[in-house]
Amino acid sequence: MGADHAERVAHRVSGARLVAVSDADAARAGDLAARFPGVRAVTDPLALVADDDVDAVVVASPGAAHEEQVLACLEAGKHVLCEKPLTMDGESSLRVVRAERAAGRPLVQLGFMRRFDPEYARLKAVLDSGRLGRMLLLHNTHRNKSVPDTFRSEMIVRDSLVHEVDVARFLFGEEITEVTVYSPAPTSAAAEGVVDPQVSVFRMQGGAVVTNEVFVTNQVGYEVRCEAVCERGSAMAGRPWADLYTTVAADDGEGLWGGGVPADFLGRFARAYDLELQAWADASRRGEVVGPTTWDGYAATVVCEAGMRSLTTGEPASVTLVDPGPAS
Ligand code: ISE
Repeated sequence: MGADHAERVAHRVSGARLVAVSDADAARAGDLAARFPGVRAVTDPLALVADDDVDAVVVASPGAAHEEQVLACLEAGKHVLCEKPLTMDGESSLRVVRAERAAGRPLVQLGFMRRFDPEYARLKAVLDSGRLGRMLLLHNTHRNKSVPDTFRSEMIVRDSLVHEVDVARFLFGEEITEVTVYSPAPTSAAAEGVVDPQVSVFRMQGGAVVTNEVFVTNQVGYEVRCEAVCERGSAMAGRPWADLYTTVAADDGEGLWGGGVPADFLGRFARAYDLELQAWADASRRGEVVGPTTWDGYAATVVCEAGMRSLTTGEPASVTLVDPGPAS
């Protein structure tokens, strides 16, 4: 993800210049930097944050490193785009929310890129227009072709379902109050002991219900869909034929329709990432933050914690958000 963002900042985001990259693996950082003339590889990420040439930082390190790196950006007064999850647990996410408030101005945008995807953005606009009436149900499908064996059941909640958590909060404009995660019999393609697929249910503050299928070893490709069911109609983002509807003649005389399935999220959400980074760069230059905030990151982390509890018990787990207190 970090390499993808580096490429984007270097070649596709206007008004931004890639200055330096950092990775725990120095050789990897060196290889990445070598792709961009004049870009430095820095071993210590905190040195990169402190560097006077650096105005703004994209944090795409593993989630466990986020708290320290985002706090360093806040300390240095630098704008930051932090990939999801904000941090690994609710307490540390709340520390980041509070540190940002103490810094006196918003500096952090969370990397929930689906909000920038043109289809999701249109879905949000249609729902907000009121044309379909009140939203009653939301059905999410989230499938990945494959994941490494190190991607355990909890990561399906924390790293994958976290997107549906944000989508539900974004589209409803309210908080999730309860999560239940069901564990169907796993696919034979899942790594030993991993619960995949997972089906989960969110209850929203206003009483609506959200269903989610997350299936990270589907063997086919990246399929992300979202259907909102409202009182006077429904709307769907991510229809498989949304991009290109093709028909072909078949040998037996019947016509066929078909299309491709993108291999992964880098392809499916390429446009969303472009728009996300451009919006971030533009807002940072104005000294503002647009899109998902640290509060969104905190709320998503707490919902995922509840999801991980439910994953182990099979019971509904309630979500309690703590008021971070006033901005200084
Ligand atoms: C990955 O980290 C992402 O953020 C992708 O959008 C998601 O589809 C995938 O399941 C995650 O592992």
